[in-house]
Amino acid sequence: MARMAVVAVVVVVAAVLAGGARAQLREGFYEHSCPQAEKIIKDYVMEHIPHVPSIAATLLRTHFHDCFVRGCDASVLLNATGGNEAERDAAPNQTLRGNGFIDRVKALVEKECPGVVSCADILALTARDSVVATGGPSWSVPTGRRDGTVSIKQEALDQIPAPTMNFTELLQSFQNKSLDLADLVWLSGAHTIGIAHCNSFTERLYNFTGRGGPGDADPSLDPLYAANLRRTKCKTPTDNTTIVEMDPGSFRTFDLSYYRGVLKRRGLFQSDAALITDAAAKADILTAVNSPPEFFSQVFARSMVKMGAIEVKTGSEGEIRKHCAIVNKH
Ligand code: HEM
Ligand SMILES: *[C@@H]1O[C@H](CO)[C@@H](O)[C@H](O)[C@H]1NC(C)=O
Ligand SMILES: *[C@@H]1O[C@H](CO)[C@@H](O)[C@H](O)[C@H]1NC(C)=O
Ligand SMILES: *[C@@H]1O[C@H](CO)[C@@H](O)[C@H](O)[C@H]1NC(C)=O
Ligand SMILES: *[C@@H]1O[C@H](CO)[C@@H](O)[C@H](O)[C@H]1NC(C)=O
Ligand SMILES: *[C@@H]1O[C@H](CO)[C@@H](O)[C@H](O)[C@H]1NC(C)=O
Ligand SMILES: CC(=O)N[C@H]1CO[C@H](CO)[C@@H](O)[C@@H]1O
Repeated sequence: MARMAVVAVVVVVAAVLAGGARAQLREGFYEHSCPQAEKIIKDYVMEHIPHVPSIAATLLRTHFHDCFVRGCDASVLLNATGGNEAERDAAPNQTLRGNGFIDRVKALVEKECPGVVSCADILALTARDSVVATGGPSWSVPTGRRDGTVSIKQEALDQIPAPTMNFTELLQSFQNKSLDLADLVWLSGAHTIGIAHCNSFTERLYNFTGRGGPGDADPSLDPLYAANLRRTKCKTPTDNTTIVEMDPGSFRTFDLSYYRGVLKRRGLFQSDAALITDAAAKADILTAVNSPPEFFSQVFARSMVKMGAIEVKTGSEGEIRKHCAIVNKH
């Protein structure tokens, strides 16, 4: 009996110590060490996104890809070294652009306060500011992330959800990262901005069952919309260069029309279409489109904060990279 009590106390103390040692993200982490950091980043995004609006989408997506592999630690930005291919060399990531943009933001922040602000936090902040710049909501981004030193292509291939996934697989992928069904529904709403290459969804137009030939389209895609895409956009099954707006008509505006498109069976990917194959997810989407825009703004922001906290490195873990593409020399 007494021994069990001792064991219990030891376990509790160990848990408290582990909890205490693990620093957390918090809003305003740089308010003393680099008070201008968030403003420098926001000003740069607000000034440049109007000239290159496509960058907003890629910055938002880059933060997502970063967080899903080794946590939000800017491993997605690391260059290949020696024989090691990095996350950015994985196929799903080759369509991520905007590294030059992040490098320029980082240089400005380094000039103000050298060695203080992590690339991982810059990714989280530029993602938020990109949403603001495209007309979406703003929110406070908890900061204090540290940068990782490892980036491995295969991990990106294994852990970033594929556009061919069904609802069960998508939910598993999100649950693997401590996100839930609501996070899956709201974060998919990011597809309200940006583009896709034809080869991210081409089998839905030409070769859904593998039989190929006329008529082998995905029945869950609006047939008129599919015909239009075949005629005007993805004219061959092997086109890997043409880009298609994911939310046609408002692909530069962060709004609810992506969800309206999904309800009309006009989501581009199977992963978009999958969201209405689950009753709870579909009910969430219906709630969003039938509510004032503030509803989606709030739930999206909340899920972004959750995503931004996946497996983060804090305190003395990792490092503050000097250049986002390479680890520091010691
Ligand atoms: C739910 C699982 C998801 C899948 C399967 C998925 C898949 C994809 C694919 C295949 C593309 C097109 C890439 C290309 O062909 O160039 C894309 C684009 C995009 N994704 Fe997702 N995505 C998912 C979730 C997310 C999340 C959580 C976010 C951010 C919070 C996000 C943000 C974006 C954005 C903004 C683009 C447009 C990129 C651009 O215009 O360059 N996606 N996604
Ligand atoms: C990272 O790789 C890119 C593309 O290969 C190259 O242009 C860039 O100079 C590299 N960055 C650094 C800091 O080595
Ligand atoms: C989803 O895909 C997996 C893997 O292909 C498959 O085993 C499963 O049956 C599918 N689930 C549904 C509901 O279609
Ligand atoms: C989820 O994690 C498990 C265990 O690590 C892994 O085997 C599985 O492939 C993951 N599923 C997805 C969809 O990422
Ligand atoms: C259709 O898909 C099957 C199976 O994935 C593949 O073997 C075939 O080459 C594809 N056909 C075309 C025209 O892409
Ligand atoms: C696109 O397809 C062409 C022709 O099939 C191929 O040569 C090229 O490597 C592909 N490009 C990419 C980025 O996959
Ligand atoms: C250019 C390139 O390699 N694009 C790939 C991006 O990732 C998707 C899957 O997510 C592939 O289908 C593309 O071929």
